[in-house]
Amino acid sequence: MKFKEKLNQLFKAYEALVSKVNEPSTIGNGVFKRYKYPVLTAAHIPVFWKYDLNQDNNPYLMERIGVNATFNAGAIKFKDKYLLIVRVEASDRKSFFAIAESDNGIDNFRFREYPINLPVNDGADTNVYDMRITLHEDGYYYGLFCTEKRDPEAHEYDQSAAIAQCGIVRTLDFKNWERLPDLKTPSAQQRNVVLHPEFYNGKYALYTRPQDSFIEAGHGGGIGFSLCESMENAIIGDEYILDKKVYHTVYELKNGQGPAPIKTDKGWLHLAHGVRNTAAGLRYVLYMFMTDLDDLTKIIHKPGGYFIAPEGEERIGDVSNVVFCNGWIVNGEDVFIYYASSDTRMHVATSTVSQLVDYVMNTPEDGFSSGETLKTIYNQIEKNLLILDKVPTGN
Ligand code: M1P
Repeated sequence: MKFKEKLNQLFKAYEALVSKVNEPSTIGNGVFKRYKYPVLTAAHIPVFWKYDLNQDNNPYLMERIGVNATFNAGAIKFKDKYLLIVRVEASDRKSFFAIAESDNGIDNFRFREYPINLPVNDGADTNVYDMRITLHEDGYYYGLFCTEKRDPEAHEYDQSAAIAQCGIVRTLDFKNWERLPDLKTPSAQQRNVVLHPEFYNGKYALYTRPQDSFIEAGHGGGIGFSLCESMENAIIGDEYILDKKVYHTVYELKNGQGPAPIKTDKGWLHLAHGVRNTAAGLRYVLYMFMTDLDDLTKIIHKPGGYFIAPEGEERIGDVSNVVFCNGWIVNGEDVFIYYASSDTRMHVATSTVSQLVDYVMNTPEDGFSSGETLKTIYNQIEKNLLILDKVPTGN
């Protein structure tokens, strides 16, 4: 096939993919609706990022730059567009951020011409990922992300020991990004750091995830909470553990705050990920809780179990059995939850603020034993049998 013809085919296939209409996939569980197609995959990366389009340089029209995955996106509504700040992972394993935008939040996401040209600090990042975007009441949009580099203390034979810390950028227009100094924290490692949208006692409030080593939370872990005076030189002291790891729950091994919480008249809605170990490796699910409007360190409602777990094709990918969310958008009553599956692709699920508040306030809490779970189910069956006009027998 001739160069031009091949090129036309590439662009045609790309256009067909990015203009595909999305639709709700199942009747769902009443809490949220999943959508049939991922909103972003590696195939959504523009052709001109991957191919050298100069026929003289690339007569076989071969892909010169590979992209492996598009996942773990921050999200924000800006000037009537739904923006995803996507973690794009090139085939060389390096991640960078790129903005994809859509008019309706459920389909037709298109990447802007260029990825974000993230300014680099002296500490030089080897890899950057998982940005959380917060519109703070100080007027800036802050992006907090993980900056990772090789552990300088590691022995030469160990080429996988890494240190993760929190990088910070801010913007007013999603075009120009100002890099601020990385967050200074007492913890050996940090991931999943998220800025709260409002001042708290006159200070910036941060959700953190202290951990001992790169993968294991170890003695650390839990969703931490800390305050700092300034984002231009962000330093935090002790981290109060707001939501800790608990034996035989979906957040037994580690957990982390998802996007910045949503303010409602009942409290702050939080979305987080919880991790447990299995014979097949780690399993990541999403769960929710609500904190007090006045006391951000107080959890006032927490449903037992997971909110979203990997399902169908979501279960398979580069790191299988994972769902991860670091971006959601509220538009009036509607909530768009952007979650990644198996470190490979992005999906959307939709709900409303009142449904999520109802879910968080009225889902039974974890009783922390099989007996308690059974009691909760018995209680529900008993009441429902009366509604269904049947006599409860108790067995
Ligand atoms: O591979 C699953 C996830 O693992 C990490 O999450 P956590 O910080 O909770 O360990 C992150 O690397 C995340 O990007 C990844 O999706």
